[in-house]
Amino acid sequence: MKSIWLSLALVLLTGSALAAPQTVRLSVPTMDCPVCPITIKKALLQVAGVSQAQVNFERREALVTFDNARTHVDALVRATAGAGYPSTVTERQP
Ligand SMILES: [Cu+2]
Repeated sequence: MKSIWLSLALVLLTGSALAAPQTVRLSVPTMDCPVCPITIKKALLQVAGVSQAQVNFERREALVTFDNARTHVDALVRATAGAGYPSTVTERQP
């Protein structure tokens, strides 16, 4: 068990192609009340591979960090659309 965590830590530290964290900014223009970000955040965190989702109501955008070996930006866009909020990618890092 310990070795599993050790290799996981190594993968995270080396940023191997197997698990490279990536952050994207999504524009979500149809948010219209302060509850919308909660719904969107839940939908994003349900996507396997997503580790972080910060949704900003004032800016109508979501900042999502995910493991690009486990999911893809298209899945994030589908997740927000599925929750009732179509989104578009405005920025990718790295
Ligand atoms: Cu709302």
